[in-house]
Amino acid sequence: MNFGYREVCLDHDTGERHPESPDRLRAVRRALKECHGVDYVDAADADLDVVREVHDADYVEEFREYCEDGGGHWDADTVAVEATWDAALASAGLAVWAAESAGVDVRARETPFALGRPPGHHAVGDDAMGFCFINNAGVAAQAALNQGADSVAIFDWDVHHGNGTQDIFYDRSDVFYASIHEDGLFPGTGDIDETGVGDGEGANVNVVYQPGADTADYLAAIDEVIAPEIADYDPDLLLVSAGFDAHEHDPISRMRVSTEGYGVMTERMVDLADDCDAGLGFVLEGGYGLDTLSDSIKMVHEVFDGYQPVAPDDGVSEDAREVLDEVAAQGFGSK
Ligand code: OKP
Ligand code: ZN
Repeated sequence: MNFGYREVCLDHDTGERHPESPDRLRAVRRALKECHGVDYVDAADADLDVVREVHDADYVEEFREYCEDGGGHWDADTVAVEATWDAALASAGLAVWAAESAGVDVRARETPFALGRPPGHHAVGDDAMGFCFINNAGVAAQAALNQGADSVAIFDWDVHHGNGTQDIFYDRSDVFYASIHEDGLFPGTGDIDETGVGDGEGANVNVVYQPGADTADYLAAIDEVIAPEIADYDPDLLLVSAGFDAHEHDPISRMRVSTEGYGVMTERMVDLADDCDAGLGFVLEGGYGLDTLSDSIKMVHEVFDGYQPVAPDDGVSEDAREVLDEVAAQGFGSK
């Protein structure tokens, strides 16, 4: 794959014992050294005009000044230093690069993966939260629309609900948002009945699973609901808000997706983008075990290098089946 990466993203210093640390990117880069076919690509900062299309101008200015004044604890777990502004614009710029370089040959070795931090999916229009300041995938989707895409789908497989991305596009029909997340975790949004409003009605899908959901459950959500809905929506671009904190050994979730599972989910995304003739790009969100994060990203990469991951042969759990029935009751799913 082509990995978008910028050193300045390491300068966003969250302090001792913060799970969202620069070591995450260091660990990923160290692991990718062992792989064949890894290329690193630089990218420009996100254009502030585009950032202001998804965030309020007042919030953007407040965040800029907050960093200029040295930063601090924006909230209990969202920390900024002076360099966070530069890192956040770089991180959003990497996501824009991923959107722009997502070619229609979705199986290509050049498929883009934006390795930025801070992450973005919790950042709402007028606030930072959950380690996120600028909604990277949101800015990337907006940039793609500005450059002529008719519509963009964002599938968020991070274990947390991307409340920010949902919020930004909730009343819009040009961006489809789908998420699988763990019930009971931060930020507590993402109920199944949150399906969009106005023009955005039907363009927002939440699959909220109980702790313990595994690869088979994730694949069932993709195969029964998310892939058919996105195929029906037929976007020009598919962005994956790719967090790896649903991994079975991630320290902050109780989900049980395996490393191999991320490979199978990646294949599903390739097939889906192919069906839609859409570009495909990945944007990093969370993932807090340094080994599980690096192994999982390596797995995503290897799928584009020809590796064929093996799907589990167990079926969907009873808990997950109930959830998928509830999602279907909202009118979503294989038609
Ligand atoms: C960011 B991403 C409550 C704990 C809050 C915030 C988690 C943010 C996750 N005190 N933790 O989605 O991986
Ligand atoms: Zn997360």
